[in-house]
Amino acid sequence: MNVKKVSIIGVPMDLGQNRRGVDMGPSAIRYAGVVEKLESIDLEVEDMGDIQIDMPERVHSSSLHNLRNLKAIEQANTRLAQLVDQVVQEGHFPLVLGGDHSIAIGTLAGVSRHYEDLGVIWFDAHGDLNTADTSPSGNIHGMPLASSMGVGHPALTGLGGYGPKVKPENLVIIGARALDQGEKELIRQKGLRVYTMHEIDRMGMAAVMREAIDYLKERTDGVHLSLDLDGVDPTDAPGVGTPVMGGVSYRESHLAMEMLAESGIVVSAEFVEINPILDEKNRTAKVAVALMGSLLGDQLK
Ligand code: NNH
Ligand code: MN
Ligand code: MN
Ligand code: MN
Repeated sequence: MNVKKVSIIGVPMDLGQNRRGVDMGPSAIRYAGVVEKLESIDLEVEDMGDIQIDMPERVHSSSLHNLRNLKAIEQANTRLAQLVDQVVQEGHFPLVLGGDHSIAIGTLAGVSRHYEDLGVIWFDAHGDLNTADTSPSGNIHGMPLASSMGVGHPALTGLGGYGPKVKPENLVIIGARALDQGEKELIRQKGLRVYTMHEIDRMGMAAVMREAIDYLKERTDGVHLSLDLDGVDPTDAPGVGTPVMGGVSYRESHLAMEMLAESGIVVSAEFVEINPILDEKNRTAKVAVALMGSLLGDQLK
């Protein structure tokens, strides 16, 4: 990997879901030593601090039915997109710390304008492929991948003034095990490449990653990693709002990051959904920091 300088951006966002506390994710990740970790592998690191997040909306406008906190999420993501855009422009590697997964809409809006054919690896127990019509919760953190593909409310699909940010065929989902009915239909309709836990069990993580990397290397000019910590098994990453049993093990998740580091295809990353209130002694943030290290070349040094 040819990363010159890593720019860390914290996004203390909890408006995309119901459980407060995920807004403390960036602090927990800093407390777990992200800067020290990356410096220990000879990377230059700049911590840009946190972006501002507005207050939750108390009253819902009926036109925004099933899109909780849409306006505030749109505003935060617009700020995030501008900052990420600037970081990529400078030739730095953006490392975005969540916050709930709705922030991927902003990260991708900032990154994707710099690439003709951006690839995305969506590491998650969930698909995040809902829209207001299919969402069982109205939580926007269940919608960022659909939005980035151009499916959903225009405030989200058109964020940053353009869209879609990623073509369905440039997308790989890894670790899925809790897909809603509408998400399954969208996967079928768009022919999305999904490695559920079933495929990971059958093929092994090494073969899954080899296939995913070969596939993306051929057709994209850069890959964004969007890593939801609930993709990792809850025994290793308990501090998340929506844990799902039967996930990716600690070592499998590291192997995935190490293979990505070797491949050199990753140009930006975000680590999301850590909720320190639900965590055990900041374990999940520590796992996240270890994964960031592996992604950025810990094993290659
Ligand atoms: N699919 C559910 C929803 O849309 C849950 C999403 N929760 C997540 N996604 N943590 O990663 O509400
Ligand atoms: Mn600079
Ligand atoms: Mn997610
Ligand atoms: Mn998830």
